[in-house]
Amino acid sequence: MLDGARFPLELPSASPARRTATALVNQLDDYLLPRLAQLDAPLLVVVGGSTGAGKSTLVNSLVQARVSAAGVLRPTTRSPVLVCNPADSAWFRQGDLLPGLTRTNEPSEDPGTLQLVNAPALPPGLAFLDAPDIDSVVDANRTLAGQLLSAADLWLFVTTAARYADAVPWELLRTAQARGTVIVMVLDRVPPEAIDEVAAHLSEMLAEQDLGSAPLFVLPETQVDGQGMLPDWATLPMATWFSRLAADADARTAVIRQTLDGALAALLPTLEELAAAADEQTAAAEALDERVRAAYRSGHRTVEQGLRDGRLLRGEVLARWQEFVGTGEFFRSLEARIGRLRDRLVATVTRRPAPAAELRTAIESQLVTLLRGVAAEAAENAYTGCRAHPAGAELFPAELAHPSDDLPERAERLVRDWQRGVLELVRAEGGDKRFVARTAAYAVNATGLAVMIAVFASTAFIPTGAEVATGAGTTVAAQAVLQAIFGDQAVRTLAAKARADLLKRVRTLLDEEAARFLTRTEQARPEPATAAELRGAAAWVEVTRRHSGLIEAAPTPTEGTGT
Ligand SMILES: Nc1nc2c(ncn2[C@@H]2O[C@H](COP(=O)(O)OP(=O)(O)OP(=O)(O)O)[C@@H](O)[C@H]2O)c(=O)[nH]1
Ligand SMILES: [Mg+2]
Repeated sequence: MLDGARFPLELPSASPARRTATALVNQLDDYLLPRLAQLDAPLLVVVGGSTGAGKSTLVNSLVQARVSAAGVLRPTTRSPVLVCNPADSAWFRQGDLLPGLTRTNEPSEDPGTLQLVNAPALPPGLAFLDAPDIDSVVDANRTLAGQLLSAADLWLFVTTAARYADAVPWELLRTAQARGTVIVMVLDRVPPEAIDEVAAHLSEMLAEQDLGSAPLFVLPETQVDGQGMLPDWATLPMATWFSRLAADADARTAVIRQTLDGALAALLPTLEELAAAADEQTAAAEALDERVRAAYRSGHRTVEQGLRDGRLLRGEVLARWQEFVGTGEFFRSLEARIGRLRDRLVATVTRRPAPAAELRTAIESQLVTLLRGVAAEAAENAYTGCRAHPAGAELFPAELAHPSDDLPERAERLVRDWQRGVLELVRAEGGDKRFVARTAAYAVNATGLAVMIAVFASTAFIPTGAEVATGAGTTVAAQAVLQAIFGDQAVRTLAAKARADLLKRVRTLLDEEAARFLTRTEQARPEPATAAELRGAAAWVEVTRRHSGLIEAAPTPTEGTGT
């Protein structure tokens, strides 16, 4: 369920959330799930601390066998060594716990392995894991030490008279303390004359950090024997403490439950933090989408406005319209039964395209220019808007600041398809009896063009007046005809339909352009359910704590508000 929780958008909260999620998944796999599945599995003591503190030496001495190499080269331990009674060996070997570490029987330098050693001197039910140093100069050591500690039922923290005030161990101790992990402290290698002073100071520090109740063992600096072992008398108090723990199943269970419940409880704020980060991701994705949609919505509005304010009825289109009307072709194609044949004759004789064709081309290029401009502006606005958002800075490549490469062709196709659509509309409406009387089938082309011109005119500004209709040779009679045409309810209805059709096609075109942005956000968007799942996981943790008897059932809320 956590594997699906990605934090792809580069928000400030994203990379901490990714790290947290990874750590959480690791801790679930390494410790929480296997431990929950088997509460009576042997208690694992992880021995952690600074390099050279004497961890390996201590483990060897406690289990009375040279299981882990101790040495003068720092750091010595690079790969963890787990030592247990032969009876517990199967549990650790099967790899439920710390499943990412390859089990081996031989000493290894590879931090990806876990060496398993049997020590018959160690009672069943208790295992020691000798870890690399926690504040190592070697990255892999540090990471591994952290991972191992989070798989511990009990932290055996080894420090020395020289190192006990170092910052890193204290940071780890504070975290462990905060989540209720069971901690046992060892102050190792203390010069005998300094024991009282150092032990007192460390106890004081522990008390300040609320760690005063953690057992503290003080080991004086002694000579190690030929085997590198500490003298028995030095380790006796610790050895006794651990053998009592091993012998007492209830005490072991109490330790395991305390650490496990602390780790589970610590999941709750972590899960909430991740859920909040997931919410932020969703909100950011929506904000980006909205910036894109707003840019393209405004593009669409520009086109709508352009159709309303008559701005398309200037320049070339107006000139060609006047020519079309002025040459009388318009009226002839409406009145005479010559139609296209005549267009072609004129074109042949004068060696130039007929005014009708020129008008249609002018309309096309005027519209295409408008669409290209709108698409360019929308792309730029969407791009700058998204880049200004923290999550959008990396998400969109620079080419999105411009319209798609094939936008000009698509815009041309759009306009031509629309023009064809208008002619079809005129043809279809020709079925209307009243209308057909004025515009017979052969006049479809001319009527179509008039409808397109009407689309370009504002509702308030029907181009019946001098502005549009006047052209050389336009007679008063012709003006009357124009007035009749544009004033005709049928033409107005056609123009309204044609306008709606054009705007619909423009919307599709702009939607396709916007999709270039939206698909990128879509791909980067976290699963919609992520935040809910994370909160669901928190609820599951609560239920698990209750069901496994780790915490008392919550008291039933008392009824009424009381006093
Ligand atoms: N004289 C003396 N030497 C000790 C004592 N404890 C450890 N040493 C020596 O100190 C050196 C380091 O001890 P290790 O047990 O390897 O220390 P470590 O904490 O495991 O170190 P890393 O594995 O590097 O983290 C070794 O040479 C040990 O023999 C002690 O109490 N007295
Ligand atoms: Mg060591």
